[in-house]
Amino acid sequence: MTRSGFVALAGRPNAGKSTLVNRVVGGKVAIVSDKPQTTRREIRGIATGDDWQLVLVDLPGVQRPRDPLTERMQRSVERVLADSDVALFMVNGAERIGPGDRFIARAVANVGLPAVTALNKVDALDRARTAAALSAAAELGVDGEVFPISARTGEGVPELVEHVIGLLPEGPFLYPPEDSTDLSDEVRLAELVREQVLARTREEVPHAVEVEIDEIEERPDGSLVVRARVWAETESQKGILVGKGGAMIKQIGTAARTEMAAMAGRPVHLDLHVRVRRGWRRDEGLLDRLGIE
Ligand SMILES: Nc1nc2c(ncn2[C@@H]2O[C@H](COP(=O)(O)OP(=O)(O)OP(=O)(O)O)[C@@H](O)[C@H]2O)c(=O)[nH]1
Ligand SMILES: [Mg+2]
Repeated sequence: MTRSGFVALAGRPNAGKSTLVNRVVGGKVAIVSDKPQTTRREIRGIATGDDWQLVLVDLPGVQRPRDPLTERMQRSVERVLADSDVALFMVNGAERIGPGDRFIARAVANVGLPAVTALNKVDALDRARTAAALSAAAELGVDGEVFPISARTGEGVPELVEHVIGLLPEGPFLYPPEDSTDLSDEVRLAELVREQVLARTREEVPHAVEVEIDEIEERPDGSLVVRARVWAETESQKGILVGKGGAMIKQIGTAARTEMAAMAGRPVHLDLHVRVRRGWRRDEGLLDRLGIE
């Protein structure tokens, strides 16, 4: 008899949800950054054992919606929670518990699924702070146990995974055991570019950028040519992304290409173009095309 199911990961922006997905899956399926609201689409990370399969649904950190982009992000959190088997609520141990945590905790408690709380980033806390954060997390009204973990170092993660497997319903595997994600190659490659943009920009720029893959071409020598567009909302953002004499976009491209080659297991040529599209965050057609539902 096998166990399998969907585990929805809910928590404030920056809690470390995507880092945990990558850790459990054992590869990079979701990009990570120190900027809030890095994850824009629901991403499924799949981990399979002898007799279990966990499908972790990495969700955008919920925040008050401001525009059609963030409205879609918020709606997807509610939809995914309703369709999951287990709710994994993540709290950022390195920050004070705030209204955002209480808001998400209520949403998790309201769906009535088997639940578990992960108190993340304990590598950054001493014992006393870990103990205090654990009891604060336990008071948020989410049923089930609280696990102290570090998604970054892996501490506490095996115990958490073991416990979550026990909460899964019995049933057949939902994906081939060798799969690690359901994302298309286009989206994964585009996200690798966006990750490098997030790592190098500040203030409004990280939120104003989206990446779209135009073409993936295989050369006779087996290498890949990837052509991508980097969307910005204004000319000044475009200027920042291009940089002096093209220095910034070159850096972004070099770093993203290295990640892409590691993912594809072959050499990649990356061709990046920065374009301005005013108000793309409100452009429902573009959001559809980018797969942000
Ligand atoms: N010290 C420490 N930092 C962590 C840990 N897990 C994640 N981080 C860092 O926290 C930041 C946010 O991590 P993400 O995984 O992108 O967070 P997220 O919850 O997916 O964020 P959103 O997608 O914005 O909702 C990154 O800088 C991570 O490197 C951890 O266990 N310890
Ligand atoms: Mg994320």
